[in-house]
Formats: sequence, C-alpha cells, structure tokens
Amino acid sequence: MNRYSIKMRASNKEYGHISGAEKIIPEEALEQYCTLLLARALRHSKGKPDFINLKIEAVEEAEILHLPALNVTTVETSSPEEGMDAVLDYLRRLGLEQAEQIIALWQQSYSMRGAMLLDADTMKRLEPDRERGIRATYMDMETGDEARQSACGNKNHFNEALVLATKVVSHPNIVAELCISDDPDYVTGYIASREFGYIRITTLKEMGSPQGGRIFLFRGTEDEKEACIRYLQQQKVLVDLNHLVTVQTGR
Ligand code: PML
Ligand code: MG
Repeated sequence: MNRYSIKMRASNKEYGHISGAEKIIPEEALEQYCTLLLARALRHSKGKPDFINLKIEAVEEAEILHLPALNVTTVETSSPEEGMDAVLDYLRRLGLEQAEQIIALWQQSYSMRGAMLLDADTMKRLEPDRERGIRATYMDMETGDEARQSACGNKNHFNEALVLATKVVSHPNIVAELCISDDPDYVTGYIASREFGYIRITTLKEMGSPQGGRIFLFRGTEDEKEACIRYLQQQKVLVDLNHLVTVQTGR
C-alpha cells in the first residue's frame, strides 16, 4: 500500500502557533485527509490562522515501524499537587534519584515548541536547539478508518498523546516521558515508560493555565543520543490502538 505523511501547522500573528497535527494515511485517502486537517486548522478555539502549512511526503511501507500501544493506567487525582506527587512516585519507582529536580526542570519546557531532552542522571539538557526542543514526529495510529477520521477533525488529546508516548518510550535510550498539555482547558497529563506503560494523571495543572510541556528522559552515550534524536524526529511509526489494555486506579 502506498502511504503519505501529512503534517499540518497553523499560526497567526496574535498567538503564534495555533494548531498542528499529523497523519500517515493510504494514498487513496490523501485528498480527504487534507480537507479534514484544513478544517481543523480553520476551527481552532485559539482563533483564525493567517498561515497554514500542509506538508505532504510519500512514505515507503518498509520505512514504517509498527508498535502496539502502551498499556494505559489512569490515576485519579484532584489537585495539581496530588498529580505532581503521583509523577514523583513513578519517577522514584523508575529508579530516578533526581526525581524532584526533574519535576522542577519541567517548567523550562513550557516555552519550547518541542520537548526537552534531559539526561536522566546528570540533569544536563541535550537538545541541540533549546528553544525548538526535540519534535517527535512521523507517527499516527493504526486503526479503522472511521476512528482515524474522527480523530482527525477534532483533536483527541488522549489518542494523539498515547501514539506519541508509545513512539518515544519505545526507544531503548528513553527512560520515561513526562507531559502536561498546553491547552488551557485540559488538565490531564501523563508519565510514560516501558516499565509502567502510559500513566494518565487526571489533574496535573490548574484549569485555565496555558502552561504545558514535555520532557524526554534519556540515558545513554553521545552516539546513542544522536541516534535517539534521529529516531524521535524521523522514524515513521504506526501505533496499534485496537487492543488497548486500560486500568483505572486511585492512588
Ligand atoms: C497535548 O495537549 O498535546 C497533550 C495531551 C496530553 C493527553 C493526556 C491524556 O489525556 O492522556
Ligand atoms: Mg496543545
């Protein structure tokens, strides 16, 4: 099957970045998905874009890595403090001695376009460009056309984040990923790792706050860092969301 990667990003002078999304879809669906992504760019709650970029690239089947989605556990928390405590617990359970420092550094990712790449042991920041950060891209969910289409028109935070986190923590040098959404009305965030899967934390910030960002926690050598950045930014990945394992838990 011939496939294409489509990436949409929209911005305006008032807000800067407004919305972005990406898909990896079969050739016969290309026109339809361009229209759906365009509609998404035009209808974002942050306002009308004055710039929309649609980038379309052919993807060879052999280039695609297929991954099962991480198992999902939801941890109910009722305040950002409780949410951060839950993240701290998981960081410690992953053997990360600098857990508090990692949480403190998270704020520095809020102004970045991509994620912070942080050495999990030395706390050294590893992104070549600190403003841009690392953009994990070229991924989509591998699921029925109907589910993909509905996820395309409206942002589904959970599905998109699960796809990204599955790609990111599947790399052997990534120990975990932390994420808080920058959408003011979305307070659920997560910590993802191969060891514990995708742990959704239902309250990680105050409602109304536009602050959010990602940290990828890295452990490895300089050469492994280069290879890891290439994987995050260039490897095409399709994540199977058809057989999701989900668990609900208190703390
Ligand atoms: C984002 O806004 O891009 C991040 C979304 C985090 C989703 C968390 C979840 O619902 O599981
Ligand atoms: Mg956002």
